[in-house]
Amino acid sequence: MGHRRRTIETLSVVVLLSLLALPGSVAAQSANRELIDGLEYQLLYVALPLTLFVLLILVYAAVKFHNNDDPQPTTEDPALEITWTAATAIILLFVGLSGYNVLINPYVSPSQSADIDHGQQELDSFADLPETDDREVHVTGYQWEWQASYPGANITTEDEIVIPANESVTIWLTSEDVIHSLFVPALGVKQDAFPGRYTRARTIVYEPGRYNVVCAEFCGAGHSWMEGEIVVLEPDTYEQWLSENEGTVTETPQPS
Ligand SMILES: [Cu+2]
Repeated sequence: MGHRRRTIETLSVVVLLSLLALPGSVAAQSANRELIDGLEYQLLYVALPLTLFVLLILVYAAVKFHNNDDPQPTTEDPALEITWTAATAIILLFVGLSGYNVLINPYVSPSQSADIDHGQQELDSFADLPETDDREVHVTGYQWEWQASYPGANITTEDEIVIPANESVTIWLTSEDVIHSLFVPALGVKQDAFPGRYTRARTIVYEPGRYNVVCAEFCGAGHSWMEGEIVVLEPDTYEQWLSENEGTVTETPQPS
């Protein structure tokens, strides 16, 4: 009896911990993050009941048959086998389609958007890049900083990338030396930056604020402190900042 009680207690703890891991109601900060979070929750809600179902069968079998002195070999059951094969196939198809659906989104994989054929461009400078309908920022990674410039405005910022909220933004990326990777965890943005190439990251950020940027590609001794921030401003504030700050700028305004 003690064993059975312990088993049930263990199971209850597992169930409780699973429930605690369920997402809270924190709104996503960007279009990318919304898609990625949505996918995770979608998969979680399918995986959780399945996990509980399997656990319950396991516990049931262990409790019910642990003292069976006369175990019988399993008999063939084609109907059951076809059922579990088909059920597994349907689940895998669901996982695959859900993931594909997020992957082909033009914010998650901007290289597949209609206006640009290839995400990686072999060009001489930012000026040769194809035009997009987005707000654009040009970002160059080098050992070990991020430098941003703003087309049409003679502004350069170091380790701060300033963009407007609630607008489609394209961040064009390149590198001056080795491969770096712009990673903004809170916004679900991550894109490699290659020397001699131009790659594109896209997002819409919903909330003005400061979001941490790190380099996600080991790039030498200073890699671990190759940090920066995406500064997201209200569109009006952004416009004002662009027009009032011709010339090289290192100070960026505080997001409201
Ligand atoms: Cu780096």
